[in-house]
Amino acid sequence: MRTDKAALRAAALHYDTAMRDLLDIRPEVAEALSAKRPVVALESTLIAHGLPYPRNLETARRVESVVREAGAVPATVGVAGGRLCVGLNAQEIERFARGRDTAKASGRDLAAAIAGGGDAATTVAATLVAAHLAGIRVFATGGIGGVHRGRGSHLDVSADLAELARRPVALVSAGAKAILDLAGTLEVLETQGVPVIGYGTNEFPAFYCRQSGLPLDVQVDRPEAAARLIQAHWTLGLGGLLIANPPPGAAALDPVEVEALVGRALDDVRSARVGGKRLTPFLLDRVNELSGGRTLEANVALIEANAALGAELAAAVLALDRG
Ligand code: PSU
Ligand code: MN
Repeated sequence: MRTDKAALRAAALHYDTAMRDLLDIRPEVAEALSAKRPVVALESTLIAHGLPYPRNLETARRVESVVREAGAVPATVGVAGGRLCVGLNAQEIERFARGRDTAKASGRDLAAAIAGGGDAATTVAATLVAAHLAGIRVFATGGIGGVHRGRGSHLDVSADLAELARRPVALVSAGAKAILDLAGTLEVLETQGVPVIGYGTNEFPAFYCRQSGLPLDVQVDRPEAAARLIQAHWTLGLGGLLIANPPPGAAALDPVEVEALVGRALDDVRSARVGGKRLTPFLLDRVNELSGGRTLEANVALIEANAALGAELAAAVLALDRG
């Protein structure tokens, strides 16, 4: 018996040491978590690959201040110097924003990125892993990855969906990116057991647009109501939830116009033969060029709005814990 206990202790110690080596929760975030103050995780792929320089840097900074103004601590996640960092500092964020060839890491790429000893921007999937390990329960992004169009002829489904199903984290996003097959994305979320909660809407938002024509079963209008659903889901031992927040009205674009832009961008994908990890950044970039920069403005506005809602939800979830 004693040896068993000693072995267990040794294994736990080994795990702690190994985890400390690769997971770096920065002091401000660690302190907020232990003091039970609200923390919002943010991803770094949208900085390194989703938005062009210098808007990416301005947005990364702005989103952190939006979270702070709403009373929470921001924790931007990324692999820096071979460690999975939760709460990248200002210099690191700038390096990610300026870096032309920073790697893009999904969950499955994390081990290799860490072993490589360099930098990698984390996608929604990889950021969910870090948030869960760190004990952060709310994460805000722009739009998650999902099922790419053309699933009849080729299959490309973002790992964001499966990772969200596994991690007990509430993810705020403006639905899924408009470049995707949104109906297919909702089907996979259903299969994976991820609730999709419309925030102030009964329709799945389409990233740049407030409407997709795809109905949602669950709508909440207040952070407290969202927090009750989130807590109930976790009490049942279930995983992540998607809080679908439509883009702010002033920034939202017309669905018919966006569809035309996406159609043209997809034609370009075929002629440029882009696939794999490069597909999402290529499409976002192309849609932005074709729109004369208007999709970029919408993208930035919705990321900020999601960060503000994330901060409110983080506070509401903590308030429920206190009872
Ligand atoms: N949302 C944005 N811009 C982005 C992304 C999301 O507004 O660049 C990124 C996220 O990091 C998401 C990734 O996880 O795109 C999805 O990439 P893929 O389709 O290769 O899984
Ligand atoms: Mn893919």
